[in-house]
Amino acid sequence: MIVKAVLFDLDGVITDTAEYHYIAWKQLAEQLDIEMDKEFNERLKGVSRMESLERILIHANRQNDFTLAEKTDLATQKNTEYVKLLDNVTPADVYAGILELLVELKTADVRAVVASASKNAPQILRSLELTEYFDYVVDPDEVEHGKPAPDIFLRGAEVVGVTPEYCIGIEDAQAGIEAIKSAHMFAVGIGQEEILKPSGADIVLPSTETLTWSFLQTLG
Ligand code: B16
Ligand code: MG
Repeated sequence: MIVKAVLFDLDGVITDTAEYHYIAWKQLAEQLDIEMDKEFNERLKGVSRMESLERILIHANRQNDFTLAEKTDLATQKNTEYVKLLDNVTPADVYAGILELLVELKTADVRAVVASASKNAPQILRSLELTEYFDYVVDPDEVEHGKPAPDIFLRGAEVVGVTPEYCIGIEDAQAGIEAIKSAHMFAVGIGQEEILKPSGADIVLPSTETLTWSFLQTLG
């Protein structure tokens, strides 16, 4: 296929901040007397902050115990803790192959976009020293519906002026793969084939190591 733009998810594709999300949510859950383990944390990947909180409360059957204002406070509390943990992020945390791919995309004049559910994406990119490689970072507040809706990917493509048929989306979460396919883009999954193929991934790679520009051009 002719590739004119590559849209990257952040957590799980560019770096791994899932552990920090887990620590911050677990701390909040403990305060609320809710048990949360790593297996459950998998269900929060790629899901927005408020939706993550909702899932945690439903998991403990506590969804009706809090007002919207209280839930907003809880989510803010989690985020304050998470942002503190982000101080640990350095350029050494960029996944293998990603920096090289971004350099290649720039040379080839291909647009690079971040389509992440995280409102902290700009700060994480700064800590990773990757900001300059991206033409646009979609703010999840810019779009009406989160993943699995296609909105965030469509918005990213629109801003850089590329139609979906020339776009590749890269994701590690099921909701993200569904979003890319609903946006009618080529979906590259990073992770396990049995998890991402059923969501519609066109191809699944075990890691980002083999994501080169020449490889992306062979897709489609
Ligand atoms: P924030 P992604 C997602 O990032 C995370 O996977 C998910 O666990 C998190 O809840 C979400 O961002 C929102 O993050 O609280 O920082 O706005 O995978 O879409 O890059
Ligand atoms: Mg992700």
